[in-house]
Amino acid sequence: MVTPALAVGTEQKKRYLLQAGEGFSNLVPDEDVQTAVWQYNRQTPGPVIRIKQGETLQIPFSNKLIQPTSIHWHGLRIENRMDGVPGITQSVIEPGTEFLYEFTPPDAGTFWYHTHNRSWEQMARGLHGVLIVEEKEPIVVDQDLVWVIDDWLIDRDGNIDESSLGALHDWAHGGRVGNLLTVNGKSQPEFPVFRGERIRLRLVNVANARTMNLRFTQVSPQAIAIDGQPIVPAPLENSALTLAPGQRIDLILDMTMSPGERMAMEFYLGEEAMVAASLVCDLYKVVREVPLDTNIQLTKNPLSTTLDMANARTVDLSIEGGAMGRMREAVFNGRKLPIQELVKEKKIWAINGIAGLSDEPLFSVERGETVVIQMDNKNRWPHAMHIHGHHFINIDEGEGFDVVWRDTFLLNPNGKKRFGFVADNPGKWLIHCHMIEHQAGGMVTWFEVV
Ligand SMILES: [Cu+2]
Repeated sequence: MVTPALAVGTEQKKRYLLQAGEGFSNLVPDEDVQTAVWQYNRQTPGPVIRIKQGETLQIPFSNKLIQPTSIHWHGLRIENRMDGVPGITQSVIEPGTEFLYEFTPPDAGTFWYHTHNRSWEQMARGLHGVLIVEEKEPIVVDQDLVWVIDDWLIDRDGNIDESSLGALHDWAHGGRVGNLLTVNGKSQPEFPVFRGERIRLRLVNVANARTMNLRFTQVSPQAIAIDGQPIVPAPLENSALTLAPGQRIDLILDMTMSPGERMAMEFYLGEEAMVAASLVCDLYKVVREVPLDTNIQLTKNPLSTTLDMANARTVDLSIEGGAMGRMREAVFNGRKLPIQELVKEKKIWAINGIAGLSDEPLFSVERGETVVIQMDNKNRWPHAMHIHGHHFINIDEGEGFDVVWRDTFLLNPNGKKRFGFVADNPGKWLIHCHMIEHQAGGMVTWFEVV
């Protein structure tokens, strides 16, 4: 299939055409079945965009969909007016019109892009892709693989289940979870490797709502970056990891399998497990017998990591609502409504008593201030809390890794956590659940850095 993508430009500026439109993709195991999806550049997932750290990316984007849309660049600490949030940082991009995105990402790492308008429908139809910013001094690997993990809800005929799009039941529960797992838009794909190779594997969970429990057979992966930010390399405990919607992890895998053997990344749920994708070791060619012992520690990004705790602005953020919750009322569009009225508006989640975006920010800080957000998840559901334009640290405890700066954190039911960051990026930024149906159902707020 012809792709209209073109990557041209100078070393400092790279131009990449992106177009959203309708198309077809073979998602299900039956090769003859094509599913009608929405795509970037006629690809599912959208194309992997690669630039080098320090380069400016210019993206002339055209909307060939029947709905207005926008693109959010998840995890990239870029200029606010390029953040892609309709009503906050830009107007929607109407069908048949264009918008020029242009930014210079400060950080190297694994990021992604997706629609930020009617995301509960547009993301479910496939509008997402990966953006990689390569390090100026990359670590040595033989292959750099990207695995985009998605969760589709497909009907018997192989079509996207449209009847469940917007279903209030899902919005009030765990979101719209699917029945088909894909990696790079394929069911259980296989990737060729050679014995002795070192693989950098970038995992991205682009699902609307499903948190992925993943584990690896045959090899012991080492984690080197989380949500795009380098960590001190550390082995995965039991070769397993949890990836919430929106989260990424970069792994190093040394192919110590014998020729002909395969390594599987399994998706598991309780006792049940299924293969999500495999690396298959070539029968004949061997790259090296002894694994590489070169450095896998990535260079730090220019992220402000010194928190001024003595003068920090502390903000309480409490999350209420959902099925089996105790929320009785909330403010919506400036009016306090009882739960019965909120349900009619499909606003069944609230942050600090407010469902959906309000005119006033949750808080406003001066550029450079340290912010501590005390999140209190007062309901029965886990939430993948995402902060735009900033990476934050969990102040209270480690996660098995040394220090982790995330842009998306999986908060457990009734969980309380304190997140700290330096608010060094001016503008209006969202905080929301990345289980997209929860965001649509009201779990979204914003703050301002002035
Ligand atoms: Cu949520």
